[in-house]
Amino acid sequence: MRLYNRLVIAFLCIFIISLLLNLAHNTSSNNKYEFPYKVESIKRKNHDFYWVGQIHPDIDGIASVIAAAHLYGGTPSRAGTTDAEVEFVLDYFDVEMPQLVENFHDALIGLVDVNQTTQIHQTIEPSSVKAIIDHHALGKNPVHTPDAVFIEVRPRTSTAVIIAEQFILADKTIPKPIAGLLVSAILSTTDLLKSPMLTDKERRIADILAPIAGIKDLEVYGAKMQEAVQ
Ligand SMILES: [Mn+2]
Repeated sequence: MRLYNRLVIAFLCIFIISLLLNLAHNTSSNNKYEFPYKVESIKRKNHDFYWVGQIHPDIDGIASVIAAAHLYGGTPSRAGTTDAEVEFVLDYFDVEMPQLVENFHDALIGLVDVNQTTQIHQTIEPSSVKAIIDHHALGKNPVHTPDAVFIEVRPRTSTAVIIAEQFILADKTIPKPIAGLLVSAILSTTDLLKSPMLTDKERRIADILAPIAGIKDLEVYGAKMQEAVQ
């Protein structure tokens, strides 16, 4: 009888603990930051959703299209040629170059690292733009959209920092190669973290990304990156 009582108590304890754990989990997922829509939910049949940056994207633009597509869905793309730094970083983390798209007609668009009509591919129709994630000033020619769209423009040294913040806020795991691309963009845009524009908060994001990317020493890796472009 005593054994039976103990078993009942043990069972009840396990039941209560699992209830509490479940409650804690549900509470934390309710607090998760979510994109106002998943790309899948606004995609129209037979229409692609491309993330794309400036016509000739640098590592910030390329890292951002790849990371945004991972976080929100859609396809990472580019509108033109890139540079040696982009090639080095993609090669280093074994990531495919985003596809070159020559005609964005009929596609829905998420812009990264750009918000000016003068700096985007001529086939991108402003009415197709459904998201903008950028760190540049809203200059004289911001993209005009007929509807309200998801726009996240923050004063940061790179779009990569903003997307890393979005991953962290959404409590989403950052895959190793994406952490590598994002931290490379941060290194590139801050002259290896020496820029006076770099805030402590951004520095902390670089320190979060580095171990995920398997980078032991950001300075050593950054020097390799700089060598590749000389
Ligand atoms: Mn940028």
